[in-house]
Amino acid sequence: MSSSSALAAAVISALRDGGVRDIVLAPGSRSAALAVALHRADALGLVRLHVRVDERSAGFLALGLAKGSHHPAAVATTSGTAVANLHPAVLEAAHSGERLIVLSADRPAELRGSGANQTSEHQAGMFGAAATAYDLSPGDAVGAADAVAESVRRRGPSHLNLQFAEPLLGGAPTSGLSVLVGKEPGADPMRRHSWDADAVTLEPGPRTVVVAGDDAGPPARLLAQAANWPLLAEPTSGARTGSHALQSYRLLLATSLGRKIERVVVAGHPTLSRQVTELISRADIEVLSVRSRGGVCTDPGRVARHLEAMPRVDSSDDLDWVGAWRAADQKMVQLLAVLVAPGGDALPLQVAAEVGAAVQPNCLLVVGSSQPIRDLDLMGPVHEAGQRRLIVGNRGLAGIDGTVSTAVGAALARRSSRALAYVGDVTFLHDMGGLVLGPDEPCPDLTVVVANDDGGSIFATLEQGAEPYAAAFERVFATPHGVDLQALCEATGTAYERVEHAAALRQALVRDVRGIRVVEVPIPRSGRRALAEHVLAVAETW
Ligand SMILES: Cc1ncc(C[n+]2csc(CCOP(=O)(O)OP(=O)(O)O)c2C)c(N)n1
Ligand SMILES: [Mg+2]
Repeated sequence: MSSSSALAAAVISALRDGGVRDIVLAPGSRSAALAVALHRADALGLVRLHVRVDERSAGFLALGLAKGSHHPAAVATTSGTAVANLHPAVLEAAHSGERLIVLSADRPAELRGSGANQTSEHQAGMFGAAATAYDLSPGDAVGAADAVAESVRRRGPSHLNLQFAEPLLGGAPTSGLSVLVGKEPGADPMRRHSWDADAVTLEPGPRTVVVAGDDAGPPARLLAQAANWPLLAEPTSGARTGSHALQSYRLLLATSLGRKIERVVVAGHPTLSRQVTELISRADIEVLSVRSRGGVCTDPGRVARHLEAMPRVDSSDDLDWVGAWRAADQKMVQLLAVLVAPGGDALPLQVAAEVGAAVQPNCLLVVGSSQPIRDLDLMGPVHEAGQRRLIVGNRGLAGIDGTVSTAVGAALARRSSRALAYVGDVTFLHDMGGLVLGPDEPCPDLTVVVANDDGGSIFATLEQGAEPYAAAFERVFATPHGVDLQALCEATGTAYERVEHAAALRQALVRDVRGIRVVEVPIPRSGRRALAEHVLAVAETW
């Protein structure tokens, strides 16, 4: 067997031993040994292979596969700019603590700087401190297997730069894999991770709330319930469940209840609202921030005490505090329902409410950045705990890139009764390449709801949406595009429906589909600033 084939077989074997089930490949020549070995491993049922032509989509597909499966996932590319196209997914993985393993093919190190085709001295370690980097010499199968074993054990992305010497193929290219047939795939080493080592104990007394940001997980809910504290949980927190979570928390923070808070426990990575950012940045109250899986204690005001584990409580607070929040939440949710009743400019919020309602037990939802996740935060219901829903987004860096591919990956990896994605139009267009799947590729049953307001509406709610910037706004912030989404879907063989109102969306979302379907909902953009002011006014007049 050639040294390149041996290296490829060793890497794939080690990935499978480390619990990797899905590997994404983008085509190339220097990576030929990897491609042939992956094709063979897929045929033998050792791993599932996904092929994509665009490395940026391929990277986010792998990220989605990791998010949906809670296992590490890998993506393999050829050399040169191909690797650089993975940078957005690598950065997102770094900030959200996902185990994304990059396999880039390279020429032997001595050819770097020689002008050899598609060879860059900048490739090994290209992602800087964002990914743990390995530069593996030709034939170093043992080193590569060790690097893989370390990569699956550590949170965040890893980059294995694999130098392949010629012949790039040869011998019996996949014999190294055949010994794996019949062996069970490795267990995920992270499953043994203990969450609450070193937990501090908090005394009851100070009026406390728990803020659960992205990926906070059930420990945030368990703390709120044990202590009787209100739980302010974002849609992708994995904690917007149970008796203490409050749907309208963002609005309640602007009421007298918000002003009574004396202590905050922050878990996960909250990013969605100014109200929460202001709360957790207050220097006049006690703020405790628990380190997230992405490795950060969210503390934008630099005021928090940082904790390595979710705190504990030995006794709970009396029920008056959480009771007042619950009563206020019930009334606020009723007011919101009136505000978004059919008709008027509230269609964007109705869309969010319909998507939220469609996320039944055992469902998956991937939600895009910008307004969709914020609208869902306002309109999405609190669910019962333990019903096996998964709501995820790319909140590590809140990019609008790669979202279609992330959703395809999560839907392929997660057994769910229904898989949905909910994105804005610009977010959708940013990753329309995510709809390009070859005929032999695994394809999920996935409905992508596109709230199409022909541009970025979020900016209308920010400073640049105010009157003094009106002349510049449309062209440099809103960026209308006028793209015909139906034609785009036709071009990629994607099923397409257009719905004009909330009731039609509800009907569309309960229909089962095969394959990927896009449901476009045209929504107005012009009333966005007024709608945001209107919603806040409901809270301020409380
Ligand atoms: C990769 C990336 N580029 C730019 C941005 C800045 N950005 C945030 S929201 C947004 C517009 C999103 O528009 P759309 O998806 O249509 O959602 P809407 O605000 O209209 O609901 C942009 C460009 C970003 N977050 N990520
Ligand atoms: Mg938009």
